Amino acid sequence: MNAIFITGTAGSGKSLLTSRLLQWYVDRKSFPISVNLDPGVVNLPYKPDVDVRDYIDINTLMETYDLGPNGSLIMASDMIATRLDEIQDEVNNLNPDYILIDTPGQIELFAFRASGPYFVSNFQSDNKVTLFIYDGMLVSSPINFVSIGLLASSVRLRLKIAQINILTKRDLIVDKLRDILKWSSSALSLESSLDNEKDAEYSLLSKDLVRSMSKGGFHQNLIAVSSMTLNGMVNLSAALARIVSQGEEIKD
Ligand SMILES: Nc1nc2c(ncn2[C@@H]2O[C@H](COP(=O)(O)OP(=O)(O)O)[C@@H](O)[C@H]2O)c(=O)[nH]1
Ligand SMILES: [Mg+2]
Repeated sequence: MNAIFITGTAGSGKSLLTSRLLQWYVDRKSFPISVNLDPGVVNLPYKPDVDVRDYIDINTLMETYDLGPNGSLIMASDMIATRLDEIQDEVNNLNPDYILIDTPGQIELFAFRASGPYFVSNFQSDNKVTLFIYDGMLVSSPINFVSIGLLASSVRLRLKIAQINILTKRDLIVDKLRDILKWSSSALSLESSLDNEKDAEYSLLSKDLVRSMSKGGFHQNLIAVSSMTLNGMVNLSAALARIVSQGEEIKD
C-alpha cells in the first residue's frame, strides 16, 4: 500500500486532484481508494471510499459544545487522530495499491496542530508521501512564490515524510508558467527575478530566504499540473512512481 497525503492551501485544488489521481490509477489497472480527512467539507468531486465524516460530525459538535462554525472545525480537526484506528482498519480491509488522502481545506488545521502530524506518522503503509500544492493562481510574483515555498517547507518540517511539490491550475496561468518553472528549477533565476522587485526590503528578505532554503535542501522543484486538462499528470505519476520504487528498493 502507498499512502499519498494531498495538502495545500484552501482552494488550491486538493479535492479535484484527489479525484483525478483516483481515475488515473483506475485507468491504469491499479487499485486506488480515496480517504476524505476533511470533517468540514460539504461537497466532494469524488465519492470517498473511507470518510472521516462517518466518525466526526461538525453539526453534533456545534450543538453539544455550543461552538460556532470555526470552533467546531478546529475541534473536529483535532479529533482526526482519535479515529486513526477505525480509518486504518477500513483501509486495510480494502487493501488498495494507492491510498489518496484528501486533507482538510485549511492546511493549518491539519499540518500545524498535533492531530495531522500524528495521523501521518502513525498511519501504517509501505510508502508514504505528501503532495504539497502551490495554487497557480496565488503564485503571481517571485515574492509570492517564495512565500508559498516557505509554507511548503514548513509542511515538510511538520509532516516529516517525502514531499512532492506541485503547481496546480496550469491551464489558468499559461502566460506565467515559464517564469514560475524557471524560478522553481533555479535559485539563481529566482534571485535575479527578485532583484527586479520594486520594494528593496522585501526583495532582500526573499533572497536571503531563498538562499537558506536551497542550502537546507528545500529545493522547490515544481511539477505543473492541470486537473482540468490533465496536462502534467504523466510527470506527477512518474514522480510518485519514483518514490514508491525507492521504498521498494530499500525494503529488498
Ligand atoms: N482551471 C482549473 N481549476 C481548478 C484546478 N484545480 C482545482 N480547480 C478549481 O479550484 C476550486 C477549488 O478546488 P478544490 O479541489 O475544491 O480545492 P481544495 O480546497 O484544495 O480541495 C474548484 O472550483 C476547482 O474546480 C485546475 O487544475 N484548473
Ligand atoms: Mg477539499
